[in-house]
Amino acid sequence: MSTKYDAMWERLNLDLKAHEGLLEVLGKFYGDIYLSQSGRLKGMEYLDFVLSEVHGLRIQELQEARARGARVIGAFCVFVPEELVLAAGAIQVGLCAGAEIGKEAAEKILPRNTCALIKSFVGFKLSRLCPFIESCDLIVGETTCDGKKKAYEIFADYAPLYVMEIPQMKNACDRDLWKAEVLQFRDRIEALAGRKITAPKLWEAIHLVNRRRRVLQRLNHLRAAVPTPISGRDALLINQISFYDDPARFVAKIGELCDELAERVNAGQGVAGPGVPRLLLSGCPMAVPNWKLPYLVESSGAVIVGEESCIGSRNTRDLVDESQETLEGMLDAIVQRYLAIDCACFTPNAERLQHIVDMARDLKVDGVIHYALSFCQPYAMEAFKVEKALQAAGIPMLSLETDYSLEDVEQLKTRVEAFVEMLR
Ligand code: BJ8
Repeated sequence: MSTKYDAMWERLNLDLKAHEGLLEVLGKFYGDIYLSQSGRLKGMEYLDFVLSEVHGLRIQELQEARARGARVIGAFCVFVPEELVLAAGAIQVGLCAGAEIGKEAAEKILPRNTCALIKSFVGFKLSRLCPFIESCDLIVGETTCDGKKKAYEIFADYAPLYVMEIPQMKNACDRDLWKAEVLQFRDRIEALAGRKITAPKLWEAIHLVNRRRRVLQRLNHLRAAVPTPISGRDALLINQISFYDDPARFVAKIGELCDELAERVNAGQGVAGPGVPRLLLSGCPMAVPNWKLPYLVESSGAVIVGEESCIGSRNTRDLVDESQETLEGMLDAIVQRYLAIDCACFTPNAERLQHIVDMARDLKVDGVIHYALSFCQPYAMEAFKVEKALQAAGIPMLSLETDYSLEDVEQLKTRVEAFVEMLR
């Protein structure tokens, strides 16, 4: 079936036939997991629209911006400072990597025992299925886990890549290293965009990205109500879309959705009754369209009220300090804000354990599901410490390892149902 975007996708060198198949599967999956929910917020119509146009309208906007001379930067990690990209007049998009499509192609150049997220972005590129990747003038990788670090060496043969070094600890020397990386990244972005990052432009960018964090913080605050006014699936989708929608438009639309949520909270309306266990998901990021576990959890009689992940609170918790006025001061504020990220790639990483316990208490959850992608050592290893910290706080935890395939759905469902039953 031809669409109004075929010519654009062809120019981007997508494999049109395979891409049509991908959109078909995605549409069906979305219908089953999202549109089948009852009593959704009116504000979710915007998210439904954005998702239905995920490879259409937003890509067209990126192409139009590129035609006006703007550059598009892709990133796979929340360590890439978007403020610098925006201040240079460029656009940053989070590259999703949440689908299994392209896995066979990826396994030809990567070991099979690589996490699904890495296989996904390599697979998307090799199979010519992602118009976001193909719209990027530069893709920014980072030295977080070993899998990503080494995969980028291979990926660099296929896409324009720049890699930022992320320290593994948080001592003074690590901060110096990180600052040097941020400055080097600034230089690279300025060279690519052909313009200098000035203090007023950086000030604007810091405020814009903070506004997006604040609206997502407001969403998190509202969904903490008992009963929770929004499903975990819908809240996850909002977080996922925040990575590639136009930031100013997103802030306005999610602000409206939060107003609607506030009305529900004031009226005591919720999506789950009093006996429904409230859960926190914690662990690896869930990129679009990785909705497998949230769907399983919420169709097993529980409701998700928070995500301790990079597509969740880890990305929205901390703001960049807005009190700085000089370029130097603002750059330092960016260095500091990003180094506070508590990714499992850091050692030691005690602040993450504390954050999980705090979130579990604040959100009044009955239990936590720790989620690690298969072959993800940082999160799978850290799960043991998370469990210990939660045990000490008297909060039950279920530890799961899975990937993007549907092969283990029945097995996962049995474990999730047993956990939910135990919490009742
Ligand atoms: S800051 S969580 S977005 S690195 S799942 S690829 S860790 S083997 S995604 Fe992440 Fe940045 Fe950290 Fe956040 Fe490796 Fe694990 Fe795969 Fe992972």
